[in-house]
Amino acid sequence: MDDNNEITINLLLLGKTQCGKSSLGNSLLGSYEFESRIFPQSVTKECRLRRMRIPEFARRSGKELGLRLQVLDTPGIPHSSLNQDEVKKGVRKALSEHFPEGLHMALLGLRADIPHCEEDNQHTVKLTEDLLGPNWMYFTAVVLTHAETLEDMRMTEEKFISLAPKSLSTLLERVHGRCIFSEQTHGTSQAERKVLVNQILHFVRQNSYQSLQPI
Ligand SMILES: Nc1nc2c(ncn2[C@@H]2O[C@H](COP(=O)(O)OP(=O)(O)OP(=O)(O)O)[C@@H](O)[C@H]2O)c(=O)[nH]1
Ligand SMILES: [Mg+2]
Repeated sequence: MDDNNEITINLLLLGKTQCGKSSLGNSLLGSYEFESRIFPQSVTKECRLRRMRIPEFARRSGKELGLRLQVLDTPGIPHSSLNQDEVKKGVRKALSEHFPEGLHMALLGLRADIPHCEEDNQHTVKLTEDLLGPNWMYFTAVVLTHAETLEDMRMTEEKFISLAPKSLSTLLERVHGRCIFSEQTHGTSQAERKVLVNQILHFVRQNSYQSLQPI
């Protein structure tokens, strides 16, 4: 927390192309600043940082606390026009440029509406580890996007997790159960946004607001 009673939280969006990273960033920021659309090619081609200040987010010791949320969107891997090394290089550069004080949480987007295959998830985990280093699992939360499809599956979040294939359940174990579900929204309301932000803040608080210096 700084002198202005403001907490800064640095978040990184990671995941495969078209998993919903930019859309999640927009939901968190309550804006449409990240380009997000369904398209035959990867939409995000470079890392982009957007910030948002939420005044009077919480109270501590009788004082209002503001929240400064900094969200770094990234191109997906695999990408339709960039190779893996180009994306990794871009993410590393953006992390050191925008988050010199470190990263509070990487949000790893995975789609809830398609089954998870062993090889796919291994690849995503390897990439996260490459970018964040050996402590990645303390600073990563899984975000299951397209979660509105759980309704079509007639399934609760708990049931979904209990039926998750091994690749997903192993990943969830490695990130100490940090998992949230996110749905497509057309204009996230303030209340929905606060719920989403609070879920992530809860993980950040569990880490005592520590941040990770990626390697
Ligand atoms: N139904 C549904 N659609 C979603 C959800 N999240 C994102 N989308 C849609 O999926 C498409 C791709 O979303 P993006 O946010 O652009 O995905 P991305 O991961 O940033 O994609 P790239 O930048 O291409 O890697 C858009 O049309 C979004 O509206 C979700 O939770 N449910
Ligand atoms: Mg994108």
